[in-house]
Amino acid sequence: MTEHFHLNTPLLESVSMSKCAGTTVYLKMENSQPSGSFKIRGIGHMCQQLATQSKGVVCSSGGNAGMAAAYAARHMGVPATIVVPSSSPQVVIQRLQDQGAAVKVIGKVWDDANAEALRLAESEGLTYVPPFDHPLLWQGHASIMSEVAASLGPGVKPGAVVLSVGGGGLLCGVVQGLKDVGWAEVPVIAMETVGADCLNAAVKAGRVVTLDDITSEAKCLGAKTVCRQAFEYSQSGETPVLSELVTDEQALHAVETFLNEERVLVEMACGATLAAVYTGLVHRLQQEGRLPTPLRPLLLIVCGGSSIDVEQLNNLRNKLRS
Ligand code: PLV
Repeated sequence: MTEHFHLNTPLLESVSMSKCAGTTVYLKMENSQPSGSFKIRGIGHMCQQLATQSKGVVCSSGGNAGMAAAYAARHMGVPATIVVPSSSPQVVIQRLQDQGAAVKVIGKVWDDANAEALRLAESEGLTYVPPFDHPLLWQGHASIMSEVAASLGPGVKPGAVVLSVGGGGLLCGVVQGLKDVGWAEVPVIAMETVGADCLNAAVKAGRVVTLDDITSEAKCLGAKTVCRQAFEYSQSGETPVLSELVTDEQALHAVETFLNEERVLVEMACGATLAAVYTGLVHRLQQEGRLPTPLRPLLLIVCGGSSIDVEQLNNLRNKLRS
């Protein structure tokens, strides 16, 4: 078996985004991971730690955690069951099946699917793989930052990191990774879409809250409750966490602009991060004094995602622009 399942992904400089942001923009291309997103880092690590002797893994997912679990399980020779909500598009269900996983569609949103995954783990004796709330996942995701530090070299430190938040696992991993490489004070811009905004709601309420529903089309950001560790990082201030929102229309526009300019197709969950540059949000944060001017290079975690193809892109255009 290889040492780990994830790849050391490219770190690209984007000329067009740098022009837009007014500082150098680096893209950490997690879309090029074997499972299509960063999730393989944490989930691959967790499966290797917990599932080598397992009779099977079960993972609840908006799609991409499931893709990572299915990929890791297939390579470990362990059966995988992935439970997704009915909001997951057909393209991701097909891709999960192509990875050899058994797919169950349960409930309307991820929280419903997760209840079923927990039940199956208990009744069938399967290893439960959560999509975002576990220290082993965060430890795996933290490898993003050590790779970035190695790629940038000793002279360069980012001015801020931009990433998307679903349940907060990526945020926890990146904050941990920033500490690991000695960049703990670098702010993180934590992006969500309106209607999939569990971290933003928690920050506004001053406590972890549960959303009534997920109304955003960025279904892979659609956890109703953020994990406690992510909320605690947002409150501690050691690594400043700026919780910001974009609309679905802004996230979709960002997906389209990124496709045109960088020739890469990513899903809405990732569009939220890209929109931080394309909508001028980074400039606004500078004007508000929440980010410094001038700003050192901006690092975008291009989280990727498999819930997208040309047909799904057209569906989103029809839904959001009709
Ligand atoms: N998606 C999870 C949770 O969904 C999943 O099951 O796949 N970018 C992409 C492309 C993602 O798929 C996700 C999470 C995120 C960002 C956010 O990561 P998180 O959940 O660790 O904050 C409900």
